[in-house]
Amino acid sequence: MAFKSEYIARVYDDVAKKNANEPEFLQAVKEVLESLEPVVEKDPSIEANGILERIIEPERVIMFRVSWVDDNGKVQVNRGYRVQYNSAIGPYKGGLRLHPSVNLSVIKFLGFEQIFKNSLTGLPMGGGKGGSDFDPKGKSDNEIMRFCQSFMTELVKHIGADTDVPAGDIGVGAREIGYMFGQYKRLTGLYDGGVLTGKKVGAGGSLARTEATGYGLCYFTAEMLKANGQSFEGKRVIVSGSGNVATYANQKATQLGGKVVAMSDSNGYIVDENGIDYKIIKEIKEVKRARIKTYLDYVPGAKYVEGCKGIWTVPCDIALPCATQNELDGESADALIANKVIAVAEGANMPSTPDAVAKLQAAGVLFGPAKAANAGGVATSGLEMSQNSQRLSWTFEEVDQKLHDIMVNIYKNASNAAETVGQPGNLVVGANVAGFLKVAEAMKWQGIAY
Ligand code: NDP
Ligand code: 2IT
Repeated sequence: MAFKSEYIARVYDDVAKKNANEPEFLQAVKEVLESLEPVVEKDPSIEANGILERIIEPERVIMFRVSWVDDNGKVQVNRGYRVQYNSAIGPYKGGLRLHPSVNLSVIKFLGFEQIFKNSLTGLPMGGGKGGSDFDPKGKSDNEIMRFCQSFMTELVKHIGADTDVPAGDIGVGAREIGYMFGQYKRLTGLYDGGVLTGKKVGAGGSLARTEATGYGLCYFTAEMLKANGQSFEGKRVIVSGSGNVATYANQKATQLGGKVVAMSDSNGYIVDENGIDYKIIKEIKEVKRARIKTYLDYVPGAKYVEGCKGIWTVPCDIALPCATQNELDGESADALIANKVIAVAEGANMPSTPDAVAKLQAAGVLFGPAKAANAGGVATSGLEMSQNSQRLSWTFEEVDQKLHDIMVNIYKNASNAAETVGQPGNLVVGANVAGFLKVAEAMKWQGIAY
């Protein structure tokens, strides 16, 4: 699409030239810039302060070697990243991803989106992201530990409770955070709870952080449905993926009256017309670290289909993509629309291609974008940081209630912002605008620090 604003067109042109080999990053930037046209037009101080040029360029990119020794005594080398994207409203905050597909483009798109997502939570957190192309699949527990220790040996130089606070993402859960936390403590001599979130409950972690992204996604979706006279009650739900976000999205969607009929991993998907029990998924993926195919050992009447893309052809009312970026394309959107889907809300980061988003919105499907819909995870990380600072622990119910309130607020703010710019119901635009304005104001207030 051609940009109407000359300023935005120039900024995008420049970023596209400079980052020509970073498609995911450019995809994320383009969407935000498209959304910001009306606010940039109205407020010349954005251009005068070079806010767009500055917000698009990370404050700092750290790339480093991670060497570790595998169980056969062979030296392995991976590439580590931490992108400290924007610190206008708080310390850099965002997860760490361990997956062979990780590269600079992926980490930059995630870090860029994190700025706006964290702003939407209403908590004082800047944007950042990190990770490595290390593949945790098939690695022994000791190999995971040695990798995490080596990763932290470099990361320690760059993080801190008031500078940069990493957490989990794909391939990083409580186990990996534990190994990293242990190494951080060994290197610094500090029991510094505030330096990482997603810690174990009882060792500085927050109750409900594990569940938070999936629960938050369903709280957000429920608000979006409610505003349109609908609910989860009696609805068929697809949740793609079977990791942290997907598992607890399943649990909450079921609690709210939905029936989760399909879930997936990177190899294939399962369909269970009686509803998939999240406890079985948790057992398969978290305890056994096995493939989702083994669901058939627990529920022989269920169906397994090889290849994960076909999951979107299963008839449903609500689709919750919770696996990875660009997993739901235009063709998948066509299938969902043909099956009369009511709502799509993104648990993963950027799971829908631009083509899919455009098709779903044009067909009148309620669409909850990742920055808003999956913000419950990082919001609860923010609550974990608050508890660490106070040296107190809140109950599960307290944290869950706060998470719920935050998600309701995010829906309201995104929805109001969409109206303000004359695009009522467009939560993609609303989330981008609401997230951006707060960061832009803080950047102006601080002058040109970066
Ligand atoms: P997990 O590692 O727990 O689970 C990831 C799931 O996605 C697995 O089922 C995995 O399948 C599947 N998956 C990963 N990569 C691919 C791929 N390339 N193709 C198909 N399937 C894939 O990660 P999370 O649940 O934590 O993260 C899922 C998504 O949610 C990510 O986009 C993440 O950025 C986002 N997110 C996570 C938050 C959190 O708090 N954890 C917060 C907000 C967003 P397999 O096992 O086969 O690899
Ligand atoms: O994408 C995300 O928001 C996360 N992976 C959670 C980040 C965090 O700091 O809790």
